[in-house]
Amino acid sequence: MSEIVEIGSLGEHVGREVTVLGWVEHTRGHGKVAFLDVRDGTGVVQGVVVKKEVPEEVWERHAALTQETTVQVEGEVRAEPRAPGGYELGVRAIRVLASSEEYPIQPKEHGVDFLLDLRHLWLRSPQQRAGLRVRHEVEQAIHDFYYQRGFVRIDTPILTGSIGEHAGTLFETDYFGEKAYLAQTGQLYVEAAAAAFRKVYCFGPTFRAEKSKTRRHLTEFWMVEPEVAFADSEANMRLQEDFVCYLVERALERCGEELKVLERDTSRLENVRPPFPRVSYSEAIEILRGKGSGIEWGSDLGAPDEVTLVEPHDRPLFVYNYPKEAKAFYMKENPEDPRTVLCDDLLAPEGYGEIIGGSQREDDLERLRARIREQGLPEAAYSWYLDLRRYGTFPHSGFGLGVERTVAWITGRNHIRELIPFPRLMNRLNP
Ligand code: NSS
Repeated sequence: MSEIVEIGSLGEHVGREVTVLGWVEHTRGHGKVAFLDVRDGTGVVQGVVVKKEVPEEVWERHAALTQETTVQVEGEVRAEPRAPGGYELGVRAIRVLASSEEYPIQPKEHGVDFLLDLRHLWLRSPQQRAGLRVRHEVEQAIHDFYYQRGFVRIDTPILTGSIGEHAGTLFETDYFGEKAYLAQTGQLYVEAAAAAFRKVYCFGPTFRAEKSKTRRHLTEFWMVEPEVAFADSEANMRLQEDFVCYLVERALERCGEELKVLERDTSRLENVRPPFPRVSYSEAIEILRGKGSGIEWGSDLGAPDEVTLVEPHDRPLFVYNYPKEAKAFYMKENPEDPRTVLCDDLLAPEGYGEIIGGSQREDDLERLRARIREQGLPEAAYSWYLDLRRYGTFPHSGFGLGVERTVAWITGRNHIRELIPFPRLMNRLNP
């Protein structure tokens, strides 16, 4: 048998006999020549079988191949600019390693529920592979961005006794007779770590029992949360801007093929450069009312409001300094308008909505304690968090960027459930 090589590296083997291992995506043939597309995860190659050049049994074996059969294919690598990937294989031998009968996903349109039930197989489809590769690149870019800037990665607990965001959306579990929650955020813990390392971030899964079936909500999603000591809300927004530009740039630079498969209009992403436009919450309310909305000052912005606000812009938009009541307990009161807090949401263009929520943190012990009480949170569980304000309190800010929402925007996909390998939704725990 000739050398086993990955399809992604066929370019290094032109003119030589090689063996590839993979799955049959598709076969076709006419009389004298037949084709098979083989996928091995590093690429797809077209095998060409010429009837009069191969033994009869190879020809017959090809004719019997079904979608997703595992095969070993031997042949000569040829440069073929018209073939996907740029190379083809002049097939000499085919060996069936494992059969695949009546593969349920056909190259036609299927309903999304059907596909989600078969998520373990749907992952193999070209658009799903492309989307998840972009996710992979974005995740790597996240780590590179913070590593290059000297941030220390802090892994925060998933089982926790403190409510991070909203009491209403907790997954609760029994922890040896005590109540534990699945983390909604790692924020409270990176705040502690910021006093140890100054610039830190966490990256991991977070959980919210949100009873919403929108295209932007998962019950388990991944979030990156940087936290910086001695940074105010302004510095926080500048970091977000640089960060988001870096992620988009990396995807454009390294995922051209994938974005093409997804038919993404990349010219929309090329505009994503600093500075991003900024409007205060109060200005946003004026804008919305000016466009006929009945929204009152004090209520949170809904998804349609976000779309209206970002519509005139070709890049993400910051909305900053929301009313206290609309936001979480830990946000710092705005000294210039105590009805509001020093925070921001970053809204992606093209209707993708909020991808980041961030804020300067309340660093005053008494004010923070009052906020915890006002929101009816169990004060005892926050005693350690209040310690951060007792022992050398410091101004600090941070934010959380949702990985799936960001990747949905970058790839131009409609629903964020396609951008996580195994989505958890209100009505979906399997596969
Ligand atoms: O609730 S956030 O707005 N903010 C936090 O969790 C802070 N603790 C972050 C911080 O300051 N360290 O969520 C942040 C982002 C939000 O903008 C979305 O992009 C994403 O997390 N997010 C979600 N993605 C998918 N599904 C759901 N349910 C979801 N909720 C938030």
